[in-house]
Amino acid sequence: HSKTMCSRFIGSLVGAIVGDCIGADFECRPFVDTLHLSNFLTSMAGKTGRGNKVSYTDDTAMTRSVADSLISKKAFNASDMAMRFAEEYFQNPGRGYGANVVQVFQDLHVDRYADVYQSAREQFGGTGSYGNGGGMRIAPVALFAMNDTEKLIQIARDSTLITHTNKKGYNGAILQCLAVQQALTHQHAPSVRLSREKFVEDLQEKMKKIEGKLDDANKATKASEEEAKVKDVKTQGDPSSKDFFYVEYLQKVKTLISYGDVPRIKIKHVLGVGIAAHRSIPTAIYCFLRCMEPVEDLRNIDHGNALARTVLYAISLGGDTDTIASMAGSIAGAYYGIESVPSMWQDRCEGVECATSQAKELYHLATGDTCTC
Ligand code: R7I
Ligand code: MG
Ligand code: MG
Ligand code: MG
Repeated sequence: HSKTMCSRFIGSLVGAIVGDCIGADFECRPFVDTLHLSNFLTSMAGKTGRGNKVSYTDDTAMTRSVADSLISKKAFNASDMAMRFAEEYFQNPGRGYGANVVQVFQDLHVDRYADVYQSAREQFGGTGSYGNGGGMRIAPVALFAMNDTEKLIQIARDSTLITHTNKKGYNGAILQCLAVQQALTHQHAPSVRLSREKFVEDLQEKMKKIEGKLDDANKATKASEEEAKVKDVKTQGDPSSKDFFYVEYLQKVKTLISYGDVPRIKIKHVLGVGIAAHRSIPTAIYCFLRCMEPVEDLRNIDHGNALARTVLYAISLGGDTDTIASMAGSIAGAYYGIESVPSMWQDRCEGVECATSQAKELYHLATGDTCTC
């Protein structure tokens, strides 16, 4: 059991990396066909010698900082994490960061990390970013707080607020984090197959509480606090309210899963493949669940491997491919374990060794045990 859990810790961080590295080449393409994916995998396999790695992007760079910060502080420390984000950015600014988040790094640096939440609050005229940059880097939080859901939610929110203070941004990151945790902790013996319906319903249950709660994460002004309170009273316990945004998206995920094989165009239309948290995080969860079953036109490239299928299917939707594949890959890796990540992928993607040792350290922090796999 212990070995399996460790494998799933490693699987989650490496699953995130392979999704980012392989997905990066396809970012922003409206369509990605199987032949294109197949050719890319062939060229990846053919790379030899020095420089044979496929590079990771900002998704992995920030995930590494989240993990490093949690490991070195053995807790969430906002200024330490903020400093790591910004320093990493200034060392490697060309990793493909979101257009607006780089302003936060500049401000953090200029203000010498005085109030690490200030700059993010000022983004987009004070409404904060709803980009998927919180969700894309959240997997280490799920590992770190695997056994304590309250703590997981709090760290997911607070770590996201360093860059994303829009409710859609941080609640999306919380959702992604809960999805990784659920995949990680789901008992899987051959006899206990994951119920996809229940997986989504469990997430809905948790998100209902989170989205129904007073919006106290973003204390920008007294006025908006009052506004939030009034709004909260109005919408409390009413799942049909627009504030139960992710609960509603999860309902769409559940419905689409129940339909079985759905054309990609429909997934793109209903769930989205965009850079916004709400148009990519439910999609990543869908990819994981959809790919528990075969996907006809991926049969020749997934070789029957459900984790590989998850990553390739996410990319095949087009759009924000690195991020959606990375988030889907981290959920799948938490469920299937590192053994399911194709060895060629592990060998050719940049940063796998580092992610492996980070996962082992997080495993030690979360369980007190030493990882032996
Ligand atoms: O969210 P973020 O870190 O970007 C992550 C994405 C991933 O796809 C990465 O792979 C990388 O390519 O970028 O960075 P932000 O700059 O906070 O948000 C990304 C983009 O989302 C912004 O540049 C905007 O285009 C859009 N966006 C918004 N647009 C209008 N109003 C985010 N929030 C808003 C908003 O409130
Ligand atoms: Mg990226
Ligand atoms: Mg400022
Ligand atoms: Mg992206």
